Amino acid sequence: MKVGEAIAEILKREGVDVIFGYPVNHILESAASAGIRPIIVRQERVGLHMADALSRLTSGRKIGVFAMQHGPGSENSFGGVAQAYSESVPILVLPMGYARRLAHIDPNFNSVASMRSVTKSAEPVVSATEIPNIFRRAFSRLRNGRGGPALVEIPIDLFAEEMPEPWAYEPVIATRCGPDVADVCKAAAALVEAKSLVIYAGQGIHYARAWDSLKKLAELLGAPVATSLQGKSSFPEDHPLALGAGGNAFPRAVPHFLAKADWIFGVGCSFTETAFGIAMPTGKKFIHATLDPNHLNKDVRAEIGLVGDAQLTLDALCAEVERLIQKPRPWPVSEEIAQVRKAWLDEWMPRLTSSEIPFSPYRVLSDLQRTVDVANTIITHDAGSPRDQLAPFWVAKRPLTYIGWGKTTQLGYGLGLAMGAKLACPEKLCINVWGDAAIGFTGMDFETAVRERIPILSILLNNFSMAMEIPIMPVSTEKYRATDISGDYAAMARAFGGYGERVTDPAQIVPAIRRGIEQTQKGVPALLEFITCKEIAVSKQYHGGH
Ligand SMILES: Cc1ncc(C[n+]2csc(CCOP(=O)(O)OP(=O)(O)O)c2C)c(N)n1
Ligand SMILES: [Mg+2]
Repeated sequence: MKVGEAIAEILKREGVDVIFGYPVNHILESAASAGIRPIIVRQERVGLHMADALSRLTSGRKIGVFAMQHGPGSENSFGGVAQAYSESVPILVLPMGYARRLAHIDPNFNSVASMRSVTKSAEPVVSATEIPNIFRRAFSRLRNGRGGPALVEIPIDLFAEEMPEPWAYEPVIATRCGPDVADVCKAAAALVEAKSLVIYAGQGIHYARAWDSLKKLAELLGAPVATSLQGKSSFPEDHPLALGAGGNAFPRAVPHFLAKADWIFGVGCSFTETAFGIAMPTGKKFIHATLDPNHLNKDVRAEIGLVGDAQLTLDALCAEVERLIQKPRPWPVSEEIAQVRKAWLDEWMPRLTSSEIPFSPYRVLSDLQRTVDVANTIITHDAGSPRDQLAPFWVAKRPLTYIGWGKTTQLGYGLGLAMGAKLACPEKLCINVWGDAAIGFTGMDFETAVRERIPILSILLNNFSMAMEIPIMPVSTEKYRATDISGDYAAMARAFGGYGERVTDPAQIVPAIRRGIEQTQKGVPALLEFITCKEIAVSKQYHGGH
């Protein structure tokens, strides 16, 4: 058995049935021979994004794998690996490497050395005998602890070698750790005694599949729940205790309740300070439950730390809180949540229902939300204004129906996420919402969706501009039109063999969405291009609170 065949066999034993990639990487051919479907993209970044979504939507139970060429393929992959790293997504990255005798000679790109800063682990294969050990380490890192890419670089000359017999590989274990019981008791007492508690849930809830336990704790305490952008959909946003998700833009209830909180209980979150997450107010007391002890006291100071899996943590807390309060508390706060929400939505209603031409993007996205079956839809935004226009207003009802991101925010990430989501959940409607800047980065991979029969719905908000840059680049815009961009993207979608429609009439917004959905049901990816105004208003002003 050749080395490539042994690696494909290891992948199969770990449950891998699809491999994203771009040639040349000999793993792709070995994988295909072993019955693992290779999906070839048009640029490496998008394959990484698809692998990323596969891992996210299975809570890491299935691991997304991406394989690329040494040199250019690996160089071009850097962005996708870095994006997964910033979002803590477990993916297996398999660059081919230069032959061992050249791997460390300038100017050859050495993936292990160059990607160490954006991976959880990065290891070269130096001899065939070590392959089972190396993959055991990589998969253990992927299946345990906080996620992130694990990289194994396989030198091209190694593929010519036979795997030394006998060799063995058993799939790795996945285990969990839980918090110190003394800290659970302290935390439960603080939760019960808090006058104005806010629970802030991150994506650790998704990976631990701790959705029911989160809901149980919130309902026991009658406490409002906000999420991070990554944690969006970890708590049903149509629940009377839901505040919504905090990104760069957010529903007003999020800062309103954070501002008046005495205790904030973060669970499955890192509290990372980022322009695309809500800033935590100062002067609050924090309980921080996280899988990664390195996150404790990173950006906020914790009074109480709970290190461990979110499900184990929440279950321990629920038991202790139940013991302390004996029966669930009422939810008087739900009335205030509803009031703040209504006042906020009333203010946005003119935009959400606008019939102006070109369209308000808010109107398009509001019509989208009332047309699709939200509970059976998986949606993601893209970098730029579309994220801020979608995330605050989209009411995610079921776990893992919104792919939130934004620790780093590379334009063009959303397309591959929607495609990976469709592969993971073929029965769901999978949507990416992007602007004309984002499509400029990864639009070519709409062809991959057509060719590989991945029928996503792509909602493009085309305002022929990088609108959000206009206030930042007024001189370049006026003197040189530097923020203008252009394209007929519906035509592009049709040219690739997909369904493409440009929409300019408000009366056609909903019918066009229905036509797009119909196409996806027939197996055809659809791109709906809505011509929008250069909207830059964002739901981030803070009016409420104390
Ligand atoms: C790879 C990358 N480069 C640059 C940026 C910075 N950036 C964020 S949004 C944006 C322009 C957004 O334009 P568009 O998506 O068309 O939205 P609009 O503001 O026009 O609605 C830029 C340049 C980025 N996020 N990613
Ligand atoms: Mg634009």
